[in-house]
Amino acid sequence: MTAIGQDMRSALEILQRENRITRVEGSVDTNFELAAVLAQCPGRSAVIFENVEGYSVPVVGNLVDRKNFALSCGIDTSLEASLNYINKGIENPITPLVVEEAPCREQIITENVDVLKTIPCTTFFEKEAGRYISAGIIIAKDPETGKRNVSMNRLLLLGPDKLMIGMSPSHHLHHLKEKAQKIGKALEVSIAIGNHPAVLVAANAYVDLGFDEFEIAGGMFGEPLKLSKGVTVDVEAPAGAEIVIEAEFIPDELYEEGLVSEFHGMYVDYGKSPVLRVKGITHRNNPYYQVILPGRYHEHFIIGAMAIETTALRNIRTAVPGVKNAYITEGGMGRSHLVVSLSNPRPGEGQKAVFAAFAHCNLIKQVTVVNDDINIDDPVDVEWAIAARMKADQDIFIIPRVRTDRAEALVKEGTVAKIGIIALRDANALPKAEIPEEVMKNVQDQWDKYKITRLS
Ligand SMILES: Cc1cc2nc3c(=O)[nH]c(=O)nc-3n(C[C@H](O)[C@H](O)[C@H](O)COP(=O)(O)O)c2cc1C
Ligand SMILES: [Mn+2]
Repeated sequence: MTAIGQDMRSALEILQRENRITRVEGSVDTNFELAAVLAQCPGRSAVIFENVEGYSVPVVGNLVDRKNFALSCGIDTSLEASLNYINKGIENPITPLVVEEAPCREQIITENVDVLKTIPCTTFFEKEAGRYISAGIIIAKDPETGKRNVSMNRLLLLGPDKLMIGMSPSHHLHHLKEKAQKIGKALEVSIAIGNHPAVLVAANAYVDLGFDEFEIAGGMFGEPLKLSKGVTVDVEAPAGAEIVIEAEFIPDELYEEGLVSEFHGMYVDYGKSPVLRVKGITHRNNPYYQVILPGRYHEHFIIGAMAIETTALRNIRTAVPGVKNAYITEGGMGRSHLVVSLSNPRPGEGQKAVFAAFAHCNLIKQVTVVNDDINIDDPVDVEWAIAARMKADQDIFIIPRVRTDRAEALVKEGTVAKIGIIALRDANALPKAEIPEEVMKNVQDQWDKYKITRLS
């Protein structure tokens, strides 16, 4: 593995070398236009907007897709490599290191704070309430134990120093906020924008309350994540973050958000959400601002998907030791549909894998189980397994009224029907027709010999 950095700039340097950056030199404004360009940029390269009207701050979009993640983490681009890498972070967490020298503190603003003056907050979807910050990670500390928590939450700009924060009642940040309120404290947060892809995925890991997600990022990097102390709050942020907003919850203040997009690509109305008062902003010299296109766009899907499939795989493994890989599909909104492969499954293990996945994560509502000869990140291969091996009268089961996430598109009283699809080869399956394996391999090994020039 090659040495990699911990910040977004080092990821961008690698992506630049690998020709995975699209540059937008023409001017764009923050009022839907930037979002519309980002949505229509072809391919999955990261995009840098160099000329954002009214700002000298360049904006980075589409930082994370699966290939960009692998390249910026110095791992190969297979599904297995990313599962192993993220799993290593969870299995071997490393305590972060607070350092004095922090690029994120090169500029410090604590007087006359005005978020929009420093940060080109953008509007995304037509019926949403206003400008959102969509790529911030929220760092908070348990007011009793001091244990850190990291998550991603969208922030709606309400005023020069006021932000509404969207947070599910089932997430840890909500618990910490409630805990603080009960003991009469206002929970402080640091909001770090412009982070390394590994840090973004770690922030989305489904782990227990009290498990500091920064330790997972350290575990992935194989070295402690460097943090910098807060200036106006007692909460650290990644030392290499581009921009850090420091804030605290305003007790009892709630804001009626109206319609907001979810990962399923539709609007939802979550009602009232908490409000933060901004106390300070710090940033690097010449900072980049990062945007994640929310709703039904691939970066929003993939950051969550990579985190959820890794922890789902861990959970399934406790029930079915022969599980090989797990993959959350994009067609399944990066949250809802999981494909799992099993090595030498015994009768009924497919069903157990499905139950374990549902038990692990409320968001998962369809699990397809295949053999380990299937590339589960290839939708055509998975559909082939369904066509070739799933007996519709025996291999589909539906579990009605299972507890689900508030973000589920079909949610009704907190529940939804879930489906398991077992597409496993049985003893009577026809043999697979294959070109002799050793010939396939020999050909691969001597590819140049064939002087193949037109591959299209
Ligand atoms: C781009 C992106 C935006 C997200 N926005 C929100 C949000 O606004 N509210 C929310 O509750 N979860 C949001 N999430 C999901 C949470 O960050 C995620 O579930 C996280 O693991 C919760 O962590 P916690 O339980 O430690 O608080 C978002 C995820 C991504 C990838
Ligand atoms: Mn957490």
